[in-house]
Amino acid sequence: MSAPVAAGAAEALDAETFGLLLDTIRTFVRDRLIPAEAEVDATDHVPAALVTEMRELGLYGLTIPTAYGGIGLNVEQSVRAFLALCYAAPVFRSIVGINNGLASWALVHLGTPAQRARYLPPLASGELVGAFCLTEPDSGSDAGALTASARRDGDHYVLNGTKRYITNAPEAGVFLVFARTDPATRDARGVSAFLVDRDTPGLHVGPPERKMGQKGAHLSDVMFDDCRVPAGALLGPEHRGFAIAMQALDRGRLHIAAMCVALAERLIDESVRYAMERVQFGKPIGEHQLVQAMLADSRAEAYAARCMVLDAAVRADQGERVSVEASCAKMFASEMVGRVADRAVQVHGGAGYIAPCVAERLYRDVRIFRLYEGTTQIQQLIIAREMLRAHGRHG
Ligand code: COS
Repeated sequence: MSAPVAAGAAEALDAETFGLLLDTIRTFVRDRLIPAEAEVDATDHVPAALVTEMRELGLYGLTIPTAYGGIGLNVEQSVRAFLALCYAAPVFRSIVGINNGLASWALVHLGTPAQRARYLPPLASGELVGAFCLTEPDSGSDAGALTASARRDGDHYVLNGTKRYITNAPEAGVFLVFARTDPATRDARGVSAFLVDRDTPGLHVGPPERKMGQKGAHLSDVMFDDCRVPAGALLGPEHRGFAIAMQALDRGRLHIAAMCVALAERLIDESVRYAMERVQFGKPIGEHQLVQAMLADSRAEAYAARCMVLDAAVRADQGERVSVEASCAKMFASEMVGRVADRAVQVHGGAGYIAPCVAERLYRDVRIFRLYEGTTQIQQLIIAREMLRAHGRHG
C-alpha cells in the first residue's frame, strides 16, 4: 500500500498579511485567552464569546484553502501560527485544532468536489466542528488493528463499532471515521475513511470523560450501531483509509510539536518572572546558580525543539515526506515540555503545586502530549523503522 497523495502545500499567505495575522493572534492571546485561562480550568467550559471571537479571527480555518473560506496557510506558516496561539493554555488549540488538521487534511487532499464544497467552508468558519475517529477500546497504538466495520449494502455502508477518546466529539457535527471495509483483513489493509454527520441514525456520542488537564476541551466515546451512510460518504479510495490517517497524523504531529514549544516558552517566561520576584537567602532565587541551571536547560531544550519543528515544516512545504521529522519533532518537543513543566514547578517551589499557579495548571495540561497522536514509544518505532529501511535500501 503506498501513500494516497504526496505531502506538500499548494498555497501560502503573503508575508505582510501573515505578519499582521501573527500580530493579531499574539494580541488575542495576551488580551483575551490568557486572562480567561483560570476560569476555563475551573469551570471546564470555554465561554461562548471566546469561541465566537476565535471563529471571527479565522482560527478554525488557518490551514484550509482560501477557495473554501480558510486562510490558506502553508505548513511553516501554520506552525508559526500555532507557536503564537499556543502561548495560551492548550485548551484553545484543542478547540480549533482538529478542524485545522486531522479532520480537514484528507478532505482538502482527497475529497470529491461535492465533499469539499459541503464540509470545508463550515469547517473553516468554525460553524461545523470536526472529529477524528481512529482510536478504539482495543486499538490505540496498534491503530491498524481497528475492528469498527463498514459493510457495503447496495449504495450504502453500514457502520458498527466504538471509537474511544474522541477529541471534540461532544461538540462535533461531522466525524471522520476509520472502519474496516474488507472483513478478510486484520491489519492496516482493508480500512477506509468515512465522513459521518452527527445526526445520522445509529451514531451515538457518549458522555465527556473526566481528564487530568486541558479543562474546557472535551472528549468522549462515539458509538456506531447499524449506522447507514451513503456510499458518497467514503473519503478517498476504498481500503486506503489507514494511509490517509497516517498522513493526517504526520501533519498533526508537527502542530503538536509547535504547541509544545510555545507552552515551554510560556513556562520559561513564568519561571523567570517568579525567579526574579521570589527572594530567598537574601536575593532573588534567579540569582542562585542552581535555579539558573534549570532555567538554562529549559531555554536550550525549547530552542532545539523550535528549530526542529520549523525545519520539518519548511521541508514539508518543499514537498518532502516528513513522517520521520514529524515524529522526531513530536517526540522531542513533547518530552521536552514535560521536563520544562517539571522544572517550572520546581522553580516555583511549594507555590508550584498550588492552584492557581500557571505552572501547576500547565504541568497537568502538557502530560497528554507524550500520549496522543502517537505515544513517544510509537514515534521511536516510526523513526527507527525508517532508519532500518533506509539502511536496507542503501546498504
Ligand atoms: N504516510 C503515508 N502512508 C503511510 C504512513 C505515512 N506516514 N505510515 C504508514 N503508511 C501506510 C504505508 O503505505 C503502509 O503501507 P505499505 O505496507 O505499503 O508500506 C501502511 O500504511 C501500513 O503501515 P505500517 O506497516 O507502518 O503499519 P503498522 O500497523 O505496522 O504500524 C504505526 C503503524 C504503529 C506507525 C501506526 O499504527 C501508528 O502510527 N500508531 C499510532 C496511532 C496514533 O497515533 N494514534 C493516535 C490517534 S489520534 S489521537
